[in-house]
Amino acid sequence: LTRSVHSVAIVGAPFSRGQKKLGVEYGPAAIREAGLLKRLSRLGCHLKDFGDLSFTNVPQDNPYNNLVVYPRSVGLANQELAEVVSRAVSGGYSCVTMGGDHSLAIGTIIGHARHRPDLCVIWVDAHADINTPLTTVSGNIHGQPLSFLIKELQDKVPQLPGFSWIKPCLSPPNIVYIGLRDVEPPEHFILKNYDIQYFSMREIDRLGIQKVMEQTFDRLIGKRQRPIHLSFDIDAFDPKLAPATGTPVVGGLTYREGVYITEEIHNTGLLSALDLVEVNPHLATSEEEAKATARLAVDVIASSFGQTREGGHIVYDHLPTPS
Ligand code: EXY
Ligand code: MN
Ligand code: MN
Ligand code: MN
Repeated sequence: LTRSVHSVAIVGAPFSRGQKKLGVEYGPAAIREAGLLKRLSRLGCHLKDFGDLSFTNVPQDNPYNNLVVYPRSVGLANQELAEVVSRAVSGGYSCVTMGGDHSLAIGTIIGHARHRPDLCVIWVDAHADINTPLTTVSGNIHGQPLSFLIKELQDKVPQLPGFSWIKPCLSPPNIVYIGLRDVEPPEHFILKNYDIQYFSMREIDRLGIQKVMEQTFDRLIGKRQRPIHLSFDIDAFDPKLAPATGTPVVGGLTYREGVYITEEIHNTGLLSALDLVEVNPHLATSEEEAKATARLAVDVIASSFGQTREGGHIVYDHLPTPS
């Protein structure tokens, strides 16, 4: 009955320059409106709300190589975000960052790693987000964040303007992907060549989500306990469940698979930071679609901090007695 109380920092990162579609900067507001703070308080979490950050505007941000868009904006926003996340984590909080597009994981992971250099990453996504600035076709940095973070890859990654502050802090054995189903050839080459573990939707079909989670933890925390950074892209879910997102791909996670992932992560007791990204309310075709996607984001976060489908957490611990 006595389970530990979580101290949770909430950071809104209304950032959209890792891609070209408008609207993902309204993700944090939509997730707040869907009742995130109330849900976490009801679970017994102690909350510290850092509000929604406002990032420094960078004018004259020309593409790198005539292709990679907004490099200085992405670089500077992530530098600012890393500062906030590292402050939250040093203060003893588990840090929840609401996006915003997935390029913000550069800042959250570097900020987290400043205080917890031994962290590992669980990346839940339809996409691998590991193009380099030299392999990207779209030019969008939200398809590249992991390439800047992996030490072993740096001889293949040019330095973008605005990125000189970045220190890669991850190695392949400390990363596991779940949910992949749209991986470009250069990305597949990187996953294979650098021995990065992934459970694509095919592996989930083959093994079931329970074995996938077992093997994820065997790989990441089997030998020693370490803090978990969960980077959760809402497009990992099937577009029927999460339609309000910029790059939907058919054949995604069911609600039950998604929640099982976060329940199991909560049960490790090791969750130290969580990104919930790519909720774009403006891409919904109805108000209800936008709301459903934001509600799903709240469910992911709440189940990461102890909401269970069987009911209990810490709040109810005795029955009323007849007088
Ligand atoms: N692989 C594609 C690209 O590099 O542009 C698509 C990336 C989508 C990224 C989304 C957020 O996860
Ligand atoms: Mn992503
Ligand atoms: Mn994605
Ligand atoms: Mn708990």
